[in-house]
Amino acid sequence: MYFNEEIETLPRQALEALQLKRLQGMLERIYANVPFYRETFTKNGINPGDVKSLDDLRRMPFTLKQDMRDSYPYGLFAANMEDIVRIHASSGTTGKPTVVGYTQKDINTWTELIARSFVTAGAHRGDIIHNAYGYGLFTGGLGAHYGAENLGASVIPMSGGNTKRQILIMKDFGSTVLTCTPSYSLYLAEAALEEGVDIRSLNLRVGIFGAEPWSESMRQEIQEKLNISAIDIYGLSEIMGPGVAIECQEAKCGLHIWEDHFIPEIINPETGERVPEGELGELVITTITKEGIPLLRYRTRDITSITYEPCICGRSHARIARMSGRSDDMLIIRGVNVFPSQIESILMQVEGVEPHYILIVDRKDNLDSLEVQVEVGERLFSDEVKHLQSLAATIEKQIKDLLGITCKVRLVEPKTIMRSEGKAKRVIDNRVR
Ligand code: DLL
Repeated sequence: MYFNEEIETLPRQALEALQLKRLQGMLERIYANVPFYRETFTKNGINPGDVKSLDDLRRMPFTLKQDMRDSYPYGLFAANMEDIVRIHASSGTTGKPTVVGYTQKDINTWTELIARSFVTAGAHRGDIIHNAYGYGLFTGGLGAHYGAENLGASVIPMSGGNTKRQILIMKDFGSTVLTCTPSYSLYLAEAALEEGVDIRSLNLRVGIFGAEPWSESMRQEIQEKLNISAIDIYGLSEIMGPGVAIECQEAKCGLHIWEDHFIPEIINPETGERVPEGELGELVITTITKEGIPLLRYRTRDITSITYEPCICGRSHARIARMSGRSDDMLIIRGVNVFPSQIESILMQVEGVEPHYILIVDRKDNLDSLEVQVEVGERLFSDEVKHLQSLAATIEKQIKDLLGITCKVRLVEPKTIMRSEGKAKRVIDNRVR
């Protein structure tokens, strides 16, 4: 099922012709309306008219998160404030938030793309969408909300938090679709158990999860615990919010990125050059229809790969792989690069280990150390100490064998690792940078 069949299945050639036309218009707009881009173009001797083919995009300059920070709050806006109808911001871990503005047309695009995404995930008119993404400056809550309404579903605007109440509402209101971070879905499952509610037997059918990295093994765990089909949704505030890309329910193999509004590129983060199709690199996105804050070759820092292979669902839009992590989340432990999601994958395959973990990185006497704290189930925890020790040793060995890093695994009591209602915190890095 499609939300907008014509555009979702548009043949590649027509899609690329549309992209080029929109890209050229976008370049003219940012040159005319955003001093930052006019200066950058002039400095690099570039004219907006230089882009004659999609391939020419590779010669255009990048936009960095720092450029947005430097023009805080509204410096990169391309529309007059009178035309901005919504403002969101991403919290960011350091410094000032990144601010984005939407015109009414931008909001309309967003609601279309969320509706499209949700249908792609298997939701439809008549669904009861339990939206537990946070409402507020974060784009998750309101983004999903208006898109779900546009789809014709009934939205329950839960926001995050008040977990017990979420369970009650989910049960009594008959929610069929759950939208929240993957980590929060597991927290909900745990809370349901405590409330004596069998979450597996509720009406829930589909979960649309994103806003943080999660592994394939975590998907299996969620599907099993909640008895639903779990779908990965990707997005970022700078580009729009949720709904930039989503998996289709048919294949669940890569996330279709909506190419009629965004042009994706995968680059080598060191050299800035494009990498071949299928290779991992940093995702760079150019928005081609946005009015509020159009961005040229925005460096997302997210690590993925792309494929243009046709998909069994019939959609022609390219697919990006599940995010491996962010280049700035990548841990370098004694010179070995490792993403938290790789450790997660290993942990999730161990019998008796719960999907709640945290990685603690430290440096003593100039030597990096990694401690993996992971919860084990009640039964295992009350088991003999020697069993726990041997389980920890087994996990340590697997991490060593698969990732090449030596770490210390600490199995901790159930419910000792902090639960999150939004994006989970997976790493504490105590090293002085
Ligand atoms: O997290 C938007 C969103 C809301 C996406 C709800 C999906 C669902 P930001 O707060 O700006 O926006 O954070 C964006 O989160 O650059 C990624 O690093 C990460 N991220 C988002 N979706 C995924 C995903 C929202 N499916 C940043 N897998 C992005 C992995 C994700 N990482």
